[in-house]
Amino acid sequence: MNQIEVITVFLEEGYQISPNAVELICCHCNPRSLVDRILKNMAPSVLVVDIEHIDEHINENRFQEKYEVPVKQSLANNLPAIPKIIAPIGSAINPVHSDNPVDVLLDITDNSTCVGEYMEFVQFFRNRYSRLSEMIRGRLNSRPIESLNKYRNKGIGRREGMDKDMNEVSIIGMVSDIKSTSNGHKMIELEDTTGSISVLVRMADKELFELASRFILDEVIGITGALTNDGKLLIAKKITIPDLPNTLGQRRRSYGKAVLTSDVHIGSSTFLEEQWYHFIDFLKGDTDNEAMAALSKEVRYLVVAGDLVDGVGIYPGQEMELKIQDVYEQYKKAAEYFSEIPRHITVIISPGNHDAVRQAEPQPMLPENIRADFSENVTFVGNPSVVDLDGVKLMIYHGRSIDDLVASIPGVSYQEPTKAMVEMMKRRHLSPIYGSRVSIAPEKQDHFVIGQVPDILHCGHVHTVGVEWYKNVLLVNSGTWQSQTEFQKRVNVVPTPAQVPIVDLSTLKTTILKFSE
Ligand code: D5M
Ligand code: FE
Ligand code: ZN
Repeated sequence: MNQIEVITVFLEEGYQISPNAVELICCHCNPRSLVDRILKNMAPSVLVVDIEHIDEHINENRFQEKYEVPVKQSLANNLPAIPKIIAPIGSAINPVHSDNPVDVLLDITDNSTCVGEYMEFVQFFRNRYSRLSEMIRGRLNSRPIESLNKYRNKGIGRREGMDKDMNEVSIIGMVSDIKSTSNGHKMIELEDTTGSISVLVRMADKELFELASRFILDEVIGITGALTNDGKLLIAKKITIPDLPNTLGQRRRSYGKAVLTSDVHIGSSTFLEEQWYHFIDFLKGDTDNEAMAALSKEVRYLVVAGDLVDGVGIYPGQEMELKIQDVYEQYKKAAEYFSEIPRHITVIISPGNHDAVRQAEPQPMLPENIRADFSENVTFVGNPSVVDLDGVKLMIYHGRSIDDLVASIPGVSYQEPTKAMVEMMKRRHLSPIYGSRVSIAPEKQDHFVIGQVPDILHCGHVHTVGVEWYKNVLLVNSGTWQSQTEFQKRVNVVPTPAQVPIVDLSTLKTTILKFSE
């Protein structure tokens, strides 16, 4: 049902309806039956149908209006104001060298609609579910969870309508709960837009159990399994994840090099200025080393994946570790450093959790008053974003979710940051766990879904360098320019600073340049 149809049905029954209520109905999984339920129960005294009249007729499920989780609620209440749209996307305000085109394919900047309303969470999760489940659907003949109801309360002999072998059903759902049973099995709660079901992964099924031990909340998975006699539990026999395809078509390649970096933390007293200057010298071709000079000439792009400056008030006691106390002065200093980079190199800057944009992700590009200080070879984009660098698709994400992935998935650590990035690729999502350390603004589209597969995924945040291939995608974590802070000492973060991955845009072969004092 579209909005006009909903309005018409209510008018025909003698009711007006508020725009919010119309929108809520339209994003329900079955608007027609919802409208029927509402009309059947509507008090004749009501003139204008509003959200409160609809609420009680919606099933409890995260895809629907009644979905209530305290963390998400508090996020809704605390969402900072969305910065006003100032100008169109990066390349338009910062015209780049025509030899080094930058095509911004995905960026929240200018597209944020979220104000943290209830309805937006519904829409956000629906968008995530529909896009991720679509990736699995091609490989799995799945059915809606609600359709399993007809087997509930029926004996084993009444399985008509089950798949060929009379035992297996497949579903695709979002993980809403993970528990271990008293016998050590995994009990997973899965939701789709129609309902929810418990899935049991038995310890004896070793491979499955290993996979299930790495499940995280809010990821979307497919399960093929057997329903128990009462139809209430699905015993898993096969797990299907979104994952990357094993082969990708011929990819366009470019020429020259892209230098990837992040977490510069300008303004921090632990910012390694001397090493940074050696890096700038390298970009300028200002070196006695012939090989380095030749390499420098090939550089076409420099990409910064967030935390350009250290910011202020990011963690308790940060002021003790700041060399520049004013965040605008930090950006002025940054602009000064970047102005030394030769203009033929196109610079792309996306923000991180230390930068002066809203903390809720996706983050828009840095604001105009900050951008204004940078020269015309600098393009600003949001976090995350996807840019096409003359034929090479680069997905940029600061990588805050790596904190969540390290905390939740066995074997994923800060020392090998690309392992966390592999987990993102398998789930086709940059920040799968909702409501943990990453505040996610519920935009209309889930900007963290890895839809089109990029050539390169570039993250930062964890301050350790890593390069790894996963299937056909190059994963790079580009380290930092900050030595270990007092805060990081306390939380045992051991950085690998002043190391810079440089990617050949024709082969995607990557070398790590190390800059010392
Ligand atoms: O993050 C730099 C590194 O420090 C990154 O590995 C995460 C880690 N970090 C940051 N905040 C915390 C907290 N609160 N607990 C544990 N570890 C943390 P950056 O974003 O540059 O500060
Ligand atoms: Fe950082
Ligand atoms: Zn960070």
